[in-house]
Amino acid sequence: MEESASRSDKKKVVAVVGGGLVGALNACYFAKRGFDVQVFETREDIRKAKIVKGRSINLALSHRGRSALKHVGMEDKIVSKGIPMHARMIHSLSGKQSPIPYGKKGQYILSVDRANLNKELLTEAETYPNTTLNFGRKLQDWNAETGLMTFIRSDGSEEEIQADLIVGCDGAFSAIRKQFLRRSRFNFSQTYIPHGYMELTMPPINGEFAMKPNYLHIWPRNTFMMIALPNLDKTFTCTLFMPFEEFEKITTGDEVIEFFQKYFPDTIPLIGVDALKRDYFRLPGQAMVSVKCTPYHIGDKCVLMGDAAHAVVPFYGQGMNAGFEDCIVFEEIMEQFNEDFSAVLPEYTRVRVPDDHAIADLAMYNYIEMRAHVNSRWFLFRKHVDNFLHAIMPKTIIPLYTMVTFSRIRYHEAVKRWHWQDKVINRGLLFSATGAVLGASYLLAKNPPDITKLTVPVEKLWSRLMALRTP
Ligand code: FAD
Ligand code: EGU
Repeated sequence: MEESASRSDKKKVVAVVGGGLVGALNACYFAKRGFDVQVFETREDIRKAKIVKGRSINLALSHRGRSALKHVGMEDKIVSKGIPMHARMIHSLSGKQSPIPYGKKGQYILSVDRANLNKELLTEAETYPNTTLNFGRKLQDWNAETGLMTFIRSDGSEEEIQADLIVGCDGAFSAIRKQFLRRSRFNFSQTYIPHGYMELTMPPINGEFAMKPNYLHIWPRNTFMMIALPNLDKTFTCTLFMPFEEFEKITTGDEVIEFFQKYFPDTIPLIGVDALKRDYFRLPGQAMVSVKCTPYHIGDKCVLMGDAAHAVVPFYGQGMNAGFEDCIVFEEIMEQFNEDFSAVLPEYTRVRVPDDHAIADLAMYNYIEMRAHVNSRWFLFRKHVDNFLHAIMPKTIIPLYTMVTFSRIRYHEAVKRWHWQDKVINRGLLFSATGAVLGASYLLAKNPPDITKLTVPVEKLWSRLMALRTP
């Protein structure tokens, strides 16, 4: 009793496990509320350590991520170091480049450096006197009954720590999540896709960007795809996506060039033959995983956020954005329920799970769609149809990527709206087609044509129709 009395006048301890993008941002959110925040991160301080080339070098930051940064006063700082991408640039096999704007002027996404973003967020978290960053602490295990955590320090020694709330932000292979897996009625699924990714650098040419900088460059080739985002040092980071079995087929430098000659010929002189041969073998293809689970909490003790709760495949550019939005949603519920963890945690699961599952599904759907039949012509066609429909019915038809990328419409609402729009479009097409048939019949009835003259054109028409059929 005494203990709980003395607790209530002291601020509660929140342990944030994982000092990656979401963990570092979350530390700011909890610190701003006045909690005693302890961050535990396996790696050494990335602001001091030598460059560790880990996962993707740059990321596309969009509205949801920006909104979350804004709440802790970090938006301007991050945006000023980002490179605006106002459009995609579609590269066809012949080397033709076609831009497709993301929206109206002022609607753009940003290419941001992952390492810089992480560093800035850690530094911001540290400006709160009630926050401590603990590096070189790898969570080993924790007890869901007591909330006691065991960490392994870099020197191999153990450290035990107790907190009032544990926030698991330790990424797609979350150690915090392991305790969830042992519990009844915890749903979990994890899917590796057959594709891997590899990052290649395109250096500047004569001190300038090798391609137009303010675009997200895309080479859509069905099974093979490449994406390039600009960096502040005037390089581009190209990310090559291809099935692991294809990675394995290429074993020599000459085969790399042969492969690029076939699918991405315009990039060879820009990356450079020698650099390409060298960088391709520097690291093997990296795996991509999709993780879904529910619930996100255990009692009033622990909650999962970011990739630990929902790793998504990168085919919507939303993984970090969704993780950052998790922080806003949690914050809003903390406000609503007066920081009462026993009410906040279940509500967070109730509200957030449908949206995170929706973006995980969308990203997977887009992966399958791109792989199945998206070449540069199809990509251009689809985006132009989207933009056209939006232009003629701006209130009724909003492209899905617009809702996902440039709004905070809940992900599951965006999906619902997308299905509804599809129905409207199909009805519209059916309506127009019916109208055309009726109109034509009326005209034919009024002016009956000479049948003898008609037979030949009808046959021709039929053969043309048959030629249109896809094999
Ligand atoms: P992480 O960034 O994985 O951070 C987890 C942290 O926890 C790490 O620092 C790790 O060291 C630490 N940790 C792990 N285990 C422990 C432990 N046991 N104890 C203590 N600490 C631990 N998202 C976008 O929004 N836009 C994009 O354009 C985009 N592009 C992507 C491209 C690729 C190729 C990939 C793979 C992903 C991309 N993403 C993108 C997704 C984005 O990278 C992730 O969603 C984001 O990094 C998730 O952040 P996080 O903090 O939850 O996890
Ligand atoms: C993949 C890897 C174009 C960064 C999805 C678009 C991505 C990013 C798209 C990566 C695509 C694909 C969208 C954005 C973005 C497009 C989007 C994908 C950033 C539907 C660093 N995707 N990505 N969609 O619309 O909404 O331009 O590694 F090729 S940003 Cl796969 Cl908006």
